[in-house]
Amino acid sequence: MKKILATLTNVLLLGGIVMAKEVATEIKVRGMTCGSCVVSVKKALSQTKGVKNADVSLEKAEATVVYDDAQVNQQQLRDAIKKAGFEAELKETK
Ligand SMILES: [Cu+2]
Repeated sequence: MKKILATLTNVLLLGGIVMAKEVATEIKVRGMTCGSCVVSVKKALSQTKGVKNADVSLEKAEATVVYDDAQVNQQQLRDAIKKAGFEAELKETK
């Protein structure tokens, strides 16, 4: 089941002309051991088309990603993390 934490609109940024739908999701990331791992994951996510913002926490071992769901999906986000050399899975906190 898709976990959607928040749905945002771009009203402020785009003056309401383009209503891109942005969603935020948390992805569990395994294998990070230091600050440069965090940078690698953050970079991999940030370079993925459709990603607006990526915050990666070493302590929590997770990434919080804000993305445009018309351009990219959670599977692609996980693939980007895996390509960077880490394990990624959707966080299930239900
Ligand atoms: Cu590292």
